[in-house]
Amino acid sequence: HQSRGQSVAVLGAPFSRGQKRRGVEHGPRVIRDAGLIDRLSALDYSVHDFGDLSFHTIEDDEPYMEVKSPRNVGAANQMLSGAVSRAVRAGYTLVMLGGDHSLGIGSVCGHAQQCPDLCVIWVDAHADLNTPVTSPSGNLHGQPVSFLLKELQEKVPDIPGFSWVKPVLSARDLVYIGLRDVDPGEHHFLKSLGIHYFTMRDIDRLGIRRVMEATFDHLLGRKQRPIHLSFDIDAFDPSLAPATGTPVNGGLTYREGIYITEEVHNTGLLSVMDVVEVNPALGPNPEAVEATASLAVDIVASAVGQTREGAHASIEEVPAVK
Ligand code: EXY
Ligand code: MN
Ligand code: MN
Ligand code: MN
Repeated sequence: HQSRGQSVAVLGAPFSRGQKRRGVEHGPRVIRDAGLIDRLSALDYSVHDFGDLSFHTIEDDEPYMEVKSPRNVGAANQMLSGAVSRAVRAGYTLVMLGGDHSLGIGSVCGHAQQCPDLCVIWVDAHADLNTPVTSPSGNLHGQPVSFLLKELQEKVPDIPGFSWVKPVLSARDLVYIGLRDVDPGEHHFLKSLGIHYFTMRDIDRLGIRRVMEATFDHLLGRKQRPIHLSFDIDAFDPSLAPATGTPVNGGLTYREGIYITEEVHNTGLLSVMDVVEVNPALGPNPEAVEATASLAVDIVASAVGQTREGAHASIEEVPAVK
């Protein structure tokens, strides 16, 4: 079977101003070069490639308090939000290729325009939950979730470029998986808002199977609803995904990552998936970049239905012995 929507679409968002390291804007290119479209086509999907958005640079973009490039991040996300909304409205299951994780703002907002009852699974080493006030770095890729959560809005100041952003998520609509680098302000919000999260320690204790069961029990236990899977490649261990800007030791194994995406596929509810923070300018050598991009392709293929047990759907009959 296929997940919600009969066809898959891919949209690139070559954007890097949510953090300091240039190069992550080439994520969409290297993920496509690693064979994404062919892999999805091989799954018997009709695959539509929307190509890449083209973001124009706003030259005058002074930091607001400590927050860097607010107008560029705001405008890029506004454009992304519209594109995601149109793709979902057209019936596609959408794969958004970043770019840095500040793009989660536009992706989730655009998705929510069409699917107000969506839920979010945020797979990441980081919680990306700082507000412009708690952020230790001023980088907006560490803050997207703060703009999305209704419960946090009185803690989030108005920053230039963000007036269009509506908080579309309640704390109970979100589950984190893979956390292992959480700032004090973020930890405070995780606890005070009662957000469900599974750190790498929780995965060590429970195993990925029970983590996924608890995730779906929490998000889907009352009713079925569209899933937004926001997958930061830095959730994986840096030995598997070295080409990324903020690697943290002790991450997901290959099999844990694939199990997450397989289970999301099996719900039949995947609606939008983000794959972010693949940065081909980083990593020790070209092979490391290829490995990271190829891992990104593997999780997308798995999320839309590639299985480890194989599939027989497209074979009419097994060839006879001559
Ligand atoms: N928590 C740190 C910050 O807010 O600056 C690091 C954030 C890294 C975010 C990466 C994309 O997930
Ligand atoms: Mn299937
Ligand atoms: Mn992230
Ligand atoms: Mn991260």
